[in-house]
Amino acid sequence: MPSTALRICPLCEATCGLTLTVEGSRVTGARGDRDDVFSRGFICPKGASFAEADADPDRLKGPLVRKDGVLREATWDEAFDAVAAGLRPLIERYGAQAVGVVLGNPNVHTMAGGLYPPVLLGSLGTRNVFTASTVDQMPKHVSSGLLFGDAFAIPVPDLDRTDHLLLLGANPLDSNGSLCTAPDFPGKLKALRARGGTLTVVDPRRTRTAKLADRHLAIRPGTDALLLAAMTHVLFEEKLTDLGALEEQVEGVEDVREAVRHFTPDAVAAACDVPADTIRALARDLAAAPTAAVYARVGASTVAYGTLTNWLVDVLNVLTGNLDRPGGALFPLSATDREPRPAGPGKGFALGRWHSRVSRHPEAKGELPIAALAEEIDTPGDEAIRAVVAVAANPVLSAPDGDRLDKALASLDFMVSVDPYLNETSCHAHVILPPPPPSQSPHFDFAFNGFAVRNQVRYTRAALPLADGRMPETEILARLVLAGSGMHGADPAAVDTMVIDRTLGKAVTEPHSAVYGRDPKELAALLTGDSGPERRLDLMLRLGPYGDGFGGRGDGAVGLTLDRLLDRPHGIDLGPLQSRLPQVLKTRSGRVELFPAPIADDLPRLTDALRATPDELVLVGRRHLRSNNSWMHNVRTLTGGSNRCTLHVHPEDAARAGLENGGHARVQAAGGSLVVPVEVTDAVRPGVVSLPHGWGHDRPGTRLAVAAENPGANVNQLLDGTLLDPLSGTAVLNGFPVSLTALTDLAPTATR
Ligand SMILES: Nc1nc2c(c(=O)[nH]1)N[C@H]1C(S)=C(S)[C@@H](COP(=O)(O)OP(=O)(O)OC[C@H]3O[C@@H](n4cnc5c(=O)[nH]c(N)nc54)[C@H](O)[C@@H]3O)O[C@H]1N2
Ligand SMILES: Nc1nc2c(c(=O)[nH]1)N[C@H]1C(S)=C(S)[C@@H](COP(=O)(O)OP(=O)(O)OC[C@H]3O[C@@H](n4cnc5c(=O)[nH]c(N)nc54)[C@H](O)[C@@H]3O)O[C@H]1N2
Ligand code: SF4
Ligand SMILES: [Mo]
Repeated sequence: MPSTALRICPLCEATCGLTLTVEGSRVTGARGDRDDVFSRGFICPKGASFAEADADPDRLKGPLVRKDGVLREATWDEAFDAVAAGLRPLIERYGAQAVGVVLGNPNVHTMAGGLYPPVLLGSLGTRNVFTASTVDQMPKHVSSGLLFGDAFAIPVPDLDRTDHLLLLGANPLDSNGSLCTAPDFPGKLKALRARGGTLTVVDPRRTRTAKLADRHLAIRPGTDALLLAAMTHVLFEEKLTDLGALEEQVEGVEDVREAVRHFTPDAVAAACDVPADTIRALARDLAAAPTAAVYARVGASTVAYGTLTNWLVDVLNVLTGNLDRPGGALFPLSATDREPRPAGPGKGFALGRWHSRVSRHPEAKGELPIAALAEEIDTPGDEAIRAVVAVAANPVLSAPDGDRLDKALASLDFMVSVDPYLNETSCHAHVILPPPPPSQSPHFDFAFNGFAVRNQVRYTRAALPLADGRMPETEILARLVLAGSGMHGADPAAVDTMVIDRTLGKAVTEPHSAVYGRDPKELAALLTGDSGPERRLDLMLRLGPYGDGFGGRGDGAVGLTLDRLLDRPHGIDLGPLQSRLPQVLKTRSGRVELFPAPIADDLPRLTDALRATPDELVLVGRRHLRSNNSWMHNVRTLTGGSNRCTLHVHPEDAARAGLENGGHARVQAAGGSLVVPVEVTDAVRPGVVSLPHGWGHDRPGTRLAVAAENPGANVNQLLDGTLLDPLSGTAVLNGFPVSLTALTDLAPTATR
């Protein structure tokens, strides 16, 4: 008889609760958990394919260690011996900077990725830290850091209550949302319209989200900052600003008024290719709506003015009084947030505390641009990166110029990958440490609860026991910490004990803490949980804003502990988002700093954009519903159909280049050229072509049988890694110039 088990879906940011069907030692099906307090039964095609993704035969079953140049199966002990032997001598000889750490996206989708990377970075002590954030949301972190003093203070649109949503560069109908965790995002947008609200979508493509909207503006890529600056101008010009309850909490409003004075709708209209009257209407509608939220994501972040765009998003939210009010853009309060401290001035947020070695890129949030990883390896020098620790990262496909990175990784003295697959990046590792499939891992959303449109908390233990020869990813990462820090062979539980002791030791000295003055040893003994990671979760929940404070904060509050959460397998609803200012602010002034100096210094670049001649043809990305970055093309049920690596070309551009539907084009750009099949469609605006990312599974040495059948082409090979948003170090992945040539000697793809 099949049984069922609950499991939060790790396949996108929506965090839907799934009910898995379990037969013997396998998951054989997945449906939406109707009792989940947050997702209420919603599921998408990816979640429905959980079983196939989980059982992919190409998932590595045990560690691989390179011997005589070849990756061979090995025991866990041999693998960690090899890690210690590979890393320690390099660190001892060349110093901490010799190690580069690369953290990929799935770290925010695993419990291990939430708990151990900070410990790993602390113990390695390297400043060569690269993550997927610099091909994604770093502009938002930087903007929030500057505005609110905390890079993680990210307001999310109050989807369930807003009257007006202005959405730029996001396609939640296919992506299911990002930095806005909302199971059934499509349903929430439909509900917004059904209750009389309005949805405006700004996107150079007519996406499924755009089709749902009241208004779709097919903006010229890369010009959102100009559009938003002009909207800000209109708000001031027409006296439409109304900060409401924010009035006393914001400084710099007059500076912003001055700064956007020359960004009139007429001045930006040509660059954006949006009529000036439309821009005025957008500003007036935003101001007139009872509540409204401006929200921008990937297509408005991975662009040349990414940080300015993200800053202007919240400038508009502030100036219309929508920041921090129900129906506007609110700061979530997650159950594992740090213990609330009294409001007041904080340390603020600094950029550029150090710089990358080769191109002198400033750090942001302790990270260097992942686009600079290859040059940090292949440019000789005393502080060159000689070893890489990669956790859940596939930068050979996800970052600019994969060919250069491919060669750079191949030249390393040592590399270790924590990855379930032998893929385009991990194939360069000397040791691959594969985590168990998701069915054998517990799940807690440390990251996404902090971006959720409703406060709630859920935890699912592993649906299946660990298979023979498997090691939990938490233990893999704990052992990696030990192997890198000269403690190879120590009990991995020591890592958790150390974090717990350190956290409690600090909390008891803080007057605002519920455990102020208590004995850390006594508190540690109270923690429950089956494992180190569970005890750490218990600690975070109990010290967190809904926690029992170890008895110090019981009255009226939820009194959360791990035990109480385990009693509620479908989760605990913690209510709609609430106003949280000024408590979230950590700026030096203790207020929202609306016109921070680094933004002021970057604005002249945007002024220059007013005068620039637009490129004739630029490329933007797109996501497919049944895909996930680079790593889900090996699941047969999700490939094929619309999920193909084709170039979308507008009919006018196709005619000009002599391209036919189903034919092939050579796309050329600064970093290289690709041959791709063409789909002629007016879903892209003229002057824009679109190619999805995460493809290019035709490199030798990988083990991805299904993906290799339809490898697609790596769009990031078109980039040379030099185009960045300067404030955040984020690569420009959208809106870069390309040229097209028709290839007539290739067979049409429709017949392949
Ligand atoms: N041109 C272009 N490029 C882009 C983007 C774009 O829009 N356009 N998007 C960017 C964005 S938003 C992102 S987030 C990045 C993503 O970039 P990456 O994080 O580099 O890539 P992913 O494909 O998400 O997966 C990384 C690796 O995680 C592994 N993995 C999967 N599950 C697990 C797990 O449970 N544990 C571990 N340890 N590993 C696991 C996969 O096998 C894969 O090797 O790509 C970026 N690249
Ligand atoms: N199915 C699926 N879901 C995913 C992923 C996936 O790969 N597949 N990846 C996950 C990850 S890591 C992330 S970060 C999220 C991202 O989720 P989203 O932020 O929703 O990202 P996209 O779906 O890439 O949508 C970006 C949109 O921006 C548009 N765009 C491009 N350039 C510009 C521009 O200059 N201005 C404007 N206004 N628009 C522009 C593109 O046409 C595209 O429609 O999705 C997550 N969910
Ligand atoms: S929307 Fe995201 S979290 Fe929900 S089932 Fe689909 S992939 Fe999983
Ligand atoms: Mo992402």
